[in-house]
Amino acid sequence: MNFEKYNFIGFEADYDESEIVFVGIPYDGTASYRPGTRFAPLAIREASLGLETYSPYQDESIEDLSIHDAGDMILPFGNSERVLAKINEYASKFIDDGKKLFSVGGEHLVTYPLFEAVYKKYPDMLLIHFDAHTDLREQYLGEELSHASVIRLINRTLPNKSIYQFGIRSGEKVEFEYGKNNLNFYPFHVNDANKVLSELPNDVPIYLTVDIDVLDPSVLPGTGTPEPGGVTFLELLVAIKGLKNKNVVAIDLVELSPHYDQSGVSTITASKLVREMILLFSK
Ligand SMILES: [Mn+2]
Repeated sequence: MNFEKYNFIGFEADYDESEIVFVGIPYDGTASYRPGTRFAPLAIREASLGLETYSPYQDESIEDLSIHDAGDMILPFGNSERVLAKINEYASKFIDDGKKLFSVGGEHLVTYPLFEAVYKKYPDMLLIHFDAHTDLREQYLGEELSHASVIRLINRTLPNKSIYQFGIRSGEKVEFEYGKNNLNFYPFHVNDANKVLSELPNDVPIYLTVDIDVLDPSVLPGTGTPEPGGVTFLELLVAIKGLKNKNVVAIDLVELSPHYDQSGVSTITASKLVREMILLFSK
């Protein structure tokens, strides 16, 4: 007997034949306000069962791609450094096997070891970052390894001109100054993103990281640090479509915290974003 086993809808390829690997990273060990993002990958898979596999926005179906759902990473509790090392090890394996990688957090700190795995193979990469928060703290409560410092950590390796930030509307004054002075910094909205991204060269490897709290809390209340003044689903969709036909090699979606939205709409929104974002891998 062979009963139903729930992958994200349409992600049915075997590992060996797949071009794209989808993986959950259920880690929220440094969540500074409200934890719970560890429950996101499973919730997103469940909500995906109500989605169409066809995107009318892009006139493409995720079934036309070859996507393997690898399940959720098995991670130790408590020790951030060991967790990050483990995430890096798993991600490096996928990248070394020639896969494009779509990861679902978890909190934003998971992007750091994912970035390191991608950077090893693509040192000329760009990082495109959508978020309500700068994530540029040098440390948070004395801790360098924090979801509030992930972009600053990445910026130790990746040069200033290689990082783009969109939708930022919260952080310390020094973080905003740092962003303005050092990064390609587009705060408060995502209106410029489509144009800026579509003008990037077609061959340069791109890592897209989306903190789902870039969306307005009225659209997406289910997140650990909601920040009023955000963008709509459609605005975000138009923005990321600027990456269509670019050389996107890795994507992550982080910071969904399903239990803070009793309606379940936040998780459905995240699932729909997964569908639209993973289509950026199609050529
Ligand atoms: Mn954020």
